[in-house]
Amino acid sequence: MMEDKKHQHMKRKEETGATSLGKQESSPHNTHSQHKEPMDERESFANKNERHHNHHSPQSKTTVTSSMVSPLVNYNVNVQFDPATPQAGKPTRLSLVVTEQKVGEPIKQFDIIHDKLMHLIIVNKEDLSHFAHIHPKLDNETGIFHISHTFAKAGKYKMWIDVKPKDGMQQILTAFAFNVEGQPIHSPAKIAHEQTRVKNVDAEGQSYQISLNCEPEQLVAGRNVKMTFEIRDANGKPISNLEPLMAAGGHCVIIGSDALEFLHVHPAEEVDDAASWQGGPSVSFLANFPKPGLYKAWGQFQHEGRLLTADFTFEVPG
Ligand SMILES: [Cu+2]
Repeated sequence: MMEDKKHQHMKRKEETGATSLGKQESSPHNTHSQHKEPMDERESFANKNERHHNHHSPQSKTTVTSSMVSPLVNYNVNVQFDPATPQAGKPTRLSLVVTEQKVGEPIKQFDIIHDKLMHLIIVNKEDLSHFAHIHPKLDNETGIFHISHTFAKAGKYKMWIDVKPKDGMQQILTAFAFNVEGQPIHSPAKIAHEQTRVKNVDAEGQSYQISLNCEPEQLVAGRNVKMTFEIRDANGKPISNLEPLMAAGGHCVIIGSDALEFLHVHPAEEVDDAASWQGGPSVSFLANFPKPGLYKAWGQFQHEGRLLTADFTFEVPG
């Protein structure tokens, strides 16, 4: 179930309402494959266009459908928000259904990807200020994934869904854009390259210092970059008893400043035995930036049960 854990996953996602992506089962070890679909700014948009009410639901909910077409199988991912437009500061219930083709029955069985049946990454699209990496729970009876999430501020958001139907030929990665209304309204900051490569991170009352070093130091688009996070305590003492996170030594998501490029990378180092594994202070990832530009990376690690998340914004020069 952890066969993928040491592999790098680089997924490039299309944001059209009808697109795809895919890591094909036929080459699961082709860890550096990248999907070069044409870029398209259209998106599945939850509370603007593409509105489509589910007959079985009250009017207060919105259903948005993303149809993904691949050479192998067509899947459809359907996201429903309750309330229909998420309100800042209040929990929004998300229900997600994966079907085959547009009108299929919900798929109820999924393969585990990195210890979870579904991964959901949510960011504030305007400046990538809000980041959430959450794991909706599958209701085995209905095939519906559920999770509640609270958006602190109103603004434009985007979510990526990562899931793999059992016996399916591909892993699905799809994205939805949606709005959060209410107060306060987020005033987006300008996304800018950060000089600092060390961040203070607070996790449940504990402070950590997390640094990021890249090799080569001069980032180049289209070439593998080794990104090494180093985790220290508040006094600068290296931490060498990290716990596995999602069956890996850590987790890293990288998103382009335009919220189009999405790279989900996993550490090169293998977690052989989750029960005894201890990692740190360094955890390395291999990334390959598809094009020059500004990117934000979130490294996530686990220490003594606490989830540490450190983010860095940097430019990949043209
Ligand atoms: Cu996840």
